[in-house]
Amino acid sequence: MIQALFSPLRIGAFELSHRMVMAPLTRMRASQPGNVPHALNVEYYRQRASQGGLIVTEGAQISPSGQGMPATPGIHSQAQIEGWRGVTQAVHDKGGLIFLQLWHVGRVSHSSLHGGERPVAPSAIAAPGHAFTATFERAPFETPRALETAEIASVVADYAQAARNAQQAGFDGVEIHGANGYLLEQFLQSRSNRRTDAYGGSIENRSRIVLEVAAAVSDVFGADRVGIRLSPFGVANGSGEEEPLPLYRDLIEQLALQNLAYLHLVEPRASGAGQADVDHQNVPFASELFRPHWPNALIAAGNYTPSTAAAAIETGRADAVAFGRLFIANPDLPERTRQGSVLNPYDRATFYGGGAEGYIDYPALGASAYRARGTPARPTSV
Ligand code: 8OZ
Repeated sequence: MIQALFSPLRIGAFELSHRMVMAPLTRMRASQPGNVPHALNVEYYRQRASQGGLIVTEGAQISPSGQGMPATPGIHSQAQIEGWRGVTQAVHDKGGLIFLQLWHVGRVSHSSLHGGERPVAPSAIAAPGHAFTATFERAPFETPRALETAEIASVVADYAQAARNAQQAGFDGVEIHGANGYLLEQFLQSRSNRRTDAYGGSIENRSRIVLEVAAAVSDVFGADRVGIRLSPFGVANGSGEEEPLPLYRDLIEQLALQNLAYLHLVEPRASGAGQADVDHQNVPFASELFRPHWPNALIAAGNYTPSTAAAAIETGRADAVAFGRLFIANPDLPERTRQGSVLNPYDRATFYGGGAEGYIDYPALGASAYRARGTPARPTSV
């Protein structure tokens, strides 16, 4: 029953009034120069805030070298902190909660974003596929520079500083982006990590940086205000661990010892993250496989509809479900769902980059004339 989405839920330090979380969504619309959140972004998040509802922001690079795409917002400069303050204020004014997603892309980047310097990664292995250049063009991924052992501590320190900045900007907490082929997942997975120091080789070593980041960020915010997103079965950006179960079981158990507020799992059914409307059937639910290893709140994400989400919550597989595409197209997604109203279709063409179109012009219920955009890729009714 859809009502399962509307029962309260404790997540770490917070009590949510419903379980429809807004997923982290890269939209590439920060103001330039400086990748600063601005009025357009404030309006976007304001529209999607709801009383007692949780928003996880788009990934925000923790440092200049953490950036992988043009116009993604950062959380490392004073101007960015000020910009985000407008966002958190708007969400809090509507009674909502908002966590900032802390992001370092590692090798999923391009030298044009780094003054000609190569992106950094655990090992000098290029990701397959194409990067977004600083000018929104596509270019093959370059071979990254492997981080020196001594540099890893400064990357962890950048996460801690980004968490302090997020606190200053008024965020309720932070989510560590450990999914979808970015830096932390590059360390976790043996395809992208060939290191021979304490950060490569065994599962324990490959997990080390993730556990260090979780501890450092928890020192800033308190573990009850920190979540982490993982995609054990993902194939985005050249990821894909041959045997994900031992790695992720162990990692999740270690993270549980740190008592983080929540674990956010991307389901394998949506493993192409952002690239297409992939929908792999006949694969296990990540949430089902890892639930026994995680005592705190579990958020599942990936191709859920309100009714499949409600079913996941009813069976106990997940405590909450994050929605991406549906939240892009439906600023008032929880209220629409509660009322059983039809959902707006989303327009993939305006997901990344651009301005107000496809960003703040999707109508809320009761809004007047709406020019239907795009074609729904799948049924969008509740
Ligand atoms: C799609 C396009 C750009 C970025 C992720 C941050 O996969 C992303 C992303 C997705 O986590």
